[in-house]
Amino acid sequence: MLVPAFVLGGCLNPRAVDLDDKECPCAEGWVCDTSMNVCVAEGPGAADSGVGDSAAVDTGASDSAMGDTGAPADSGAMDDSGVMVPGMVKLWFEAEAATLDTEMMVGTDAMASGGEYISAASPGPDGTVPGPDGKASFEITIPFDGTYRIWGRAIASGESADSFWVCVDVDPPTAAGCSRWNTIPTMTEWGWDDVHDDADMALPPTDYVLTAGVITLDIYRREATVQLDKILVTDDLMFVPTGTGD
Ligand SMILES: [Ca+2]
Ligand SMILES: [Ca+2]
Repeated sequence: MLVPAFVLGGCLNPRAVDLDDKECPCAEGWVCDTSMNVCVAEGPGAADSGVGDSAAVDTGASDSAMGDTGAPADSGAMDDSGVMVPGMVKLWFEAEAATLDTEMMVGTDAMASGGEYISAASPGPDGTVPGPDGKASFEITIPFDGTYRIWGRAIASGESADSFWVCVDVDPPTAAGCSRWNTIPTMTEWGWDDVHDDADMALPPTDYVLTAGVITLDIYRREATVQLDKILVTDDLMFVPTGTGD
């Protein structure tokens, strides 16, 4: 699925401590209700139950949802009360944060997430088999057993420059064990495409049935010059990333 790139607004503003109903004076972000001499959250919608609202919950989610690449994990694995929930996991990785071999290079683009992307200058040695080089490798901690999909933010400039191999826990890589992610929609701007196997766009995206724990996601060059900016691994099968993701 091709998703036009646009920039999402919004930001997170976690509160380290819930000061609701605490005695005045109040910290920044809370106002004193002088009738009760207690602090209330400032602004509409700022106050909630406080359950799971502390920044400490974010820390826990990040620990279990962050790959060894050090790429930032999103809070999307949590519901609004800060509880980790299967079906809402969204793990984002900058492609350039992967472990890259010498055939996979980092390029710069102001429109890319983080200002960088990866690409191979030349195609893989055999279009029918992934590897052995031109690899970007991620170690990713999967928080829950489930069915996951992988999305990539890419620019594919033509039908001879629109594919990678995507391998999850397949070493050495094989054509049968990996998805030949071909016919990434041709575009001149960054856009998201879900990883599928081979050129038929009517085929459904690849479902990765994963168990909780560390997986290895290897992306190998296939055709040259196609650019990969960012990766999303999610068990939210209805989710469609937009913009630069999260
Ligand atoms: Ca192609
Ligand atoms: Ca990037």
